[in-house]
Amino acid sequence: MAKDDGTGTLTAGVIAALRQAKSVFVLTGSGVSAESGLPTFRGVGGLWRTHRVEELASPEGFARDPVLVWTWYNERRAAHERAQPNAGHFAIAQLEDALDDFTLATQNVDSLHLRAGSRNVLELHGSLREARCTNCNAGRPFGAAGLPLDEIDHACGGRWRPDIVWFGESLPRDVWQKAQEAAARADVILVVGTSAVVYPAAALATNYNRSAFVAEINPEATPISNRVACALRGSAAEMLPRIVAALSARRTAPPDLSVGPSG
Ligand code: BJW
Repeated sequence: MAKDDGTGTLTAGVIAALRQAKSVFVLTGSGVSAESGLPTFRGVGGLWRTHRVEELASPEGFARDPVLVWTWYNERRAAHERAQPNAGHFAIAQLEDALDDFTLATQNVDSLHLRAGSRNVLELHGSLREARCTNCNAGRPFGAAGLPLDEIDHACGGRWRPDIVWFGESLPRDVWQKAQEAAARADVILVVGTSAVVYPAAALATNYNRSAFVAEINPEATPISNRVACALRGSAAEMLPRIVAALSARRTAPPDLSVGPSG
């Protein structure tokens, strides 16, 4: 693995690989939304530094205190609404527009990829747009204000919970299946803004495809950094637009009509 500050030959390597690629798979984590003002989970200022995971993001914590859990998720939903997609989200959407076979798998529940225009999005850990009943599995969308705290109980005897994946819970089966297939057939895999410590999502980066060109975009090293073809050390909103601009500059360049030496 080699490292790059984003200005050197490795960025060119990613661009070259993308130019050749017939199928591209992108895996994102909370770092891609950092420049939209949303906190990551494990970094400085991250959600898990100030909140107890087991109280807020576990089925047990929810069973113990659903009002506390919903209060936290309603605050986060409101923050998602205030946030705007950043240049990294938009660059990923542009990349999709330029390719026939493109899949984005995100661990994020903030909907910013969809708001940036990404279409083929697999939300591995669910989304904060919908609630699901713990008993009958019914679904119920909720808006910017979140779920009203006096409506947590469902008529069937269950409770509305956020439709997201907590620790120890399985990922949505169809979403996970599609993500594995897309990772397996990709020529290029971009891993953006994730610490790559949460499984099974992290496995998509390196475990389902041994021949893809895998590039990581992250200001920090992660446990997969030594297993990727190149690790671009920079932020998503900085690096991704640069890569996409280089790709589209080549595509839209006028044809070279100059006459060669032999006429
Ligand atoms: C930037 C940046 C910028 C900053 N630009 N980058 C195999 C081995 C070991 C453990 C397990 C295993 N398989 C399963 C497990 C257990 C567990 C797990 O992985 N534990 C590990 C932590 C040890 N996994 C599960 O429980 C999963 N379920 C499962 O496996 O089901 C099957 C099963 C069932 C029963 C028994 C056993 C198995 C479910 C995982 C669900 C994760 N849920 C959360 C919360 C979601 C709800 C919510 O949002 O509240 O998902 S946890 C949290 O972590 C959230 C995230 O999606 C996820 C990943 O975090 P992410 O996005 O990577 O964030 P950070 O903060 O970690 O990293 C941010 C990165 O961005 C950093 O690297 C920065 O440097 C970078 N960055 N600024 C680019 N500007």
